[in-house]
Amino acid sequence: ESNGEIKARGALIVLEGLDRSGKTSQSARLLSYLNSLGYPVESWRFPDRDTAVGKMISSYLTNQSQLDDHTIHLLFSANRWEKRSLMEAKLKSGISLIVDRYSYSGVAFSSAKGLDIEWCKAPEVGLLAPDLVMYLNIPPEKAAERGGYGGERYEQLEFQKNVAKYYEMLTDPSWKIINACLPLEDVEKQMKEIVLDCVVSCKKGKPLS
Ligand code: DGP
Ligand code: NA
Ligand code: NA
Repeated sequence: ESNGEIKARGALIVLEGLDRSGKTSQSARLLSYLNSLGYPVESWRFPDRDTAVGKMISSYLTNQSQLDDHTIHLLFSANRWEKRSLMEAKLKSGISLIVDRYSYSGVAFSSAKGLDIEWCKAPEVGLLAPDLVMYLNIPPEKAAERGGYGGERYEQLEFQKNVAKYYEMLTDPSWKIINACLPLEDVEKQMKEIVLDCVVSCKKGKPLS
């Protein structure tokens, strides 16, 4: 069916969820799973704290600096934009990316502060569209019980409850909702199958958008 111009490419797989929902552990597991099957894959995360913008974000999250809510929102978005061309190059070269947080975190966390949701979405327009969004669903109370939060700015139960409401608003029928309350291995099992389907269908030449 492919017209021959569409080259096999990697899949853009996004993991979303509240803090302590298990995204980071699952990213690592999915990375080794796809690797073991011979698929070229990398694990990414946003914010990427290694760039100049990322360092400003990190300083804000650890309460070493204060920034206006709009300003930090745009910095998070800029942090995704600065990685866009590399992301596109990787996908086009056939490498799949498992990305821990993306635009949905951007919108959910800033809207939860009271910023207008449409305003929050605007700077995300034009970033690459994920092939798959997996939402690790966990009640905020349950996430908070998991070995406690790390003490960063947003890691507070009341705020996370608000973030959960905005994630719910953003949820699209195409999202895969993962029951993140289950034991790690069961969560992994649910996700592996979904991820493999996605990687295979992108390899068949689904165009990038
Ligand atoms: P993490 O490194 O995944 O723990 O993320 C750091 C914190 O920043 C976490 O509480 C979620 C939040 N966050 C991630 N991306 C964004 C974003 O784009 N905008 C805002 N406002 N917060 C974000
Ligand atoms: Na965090
Ligand atoms: Na995380």
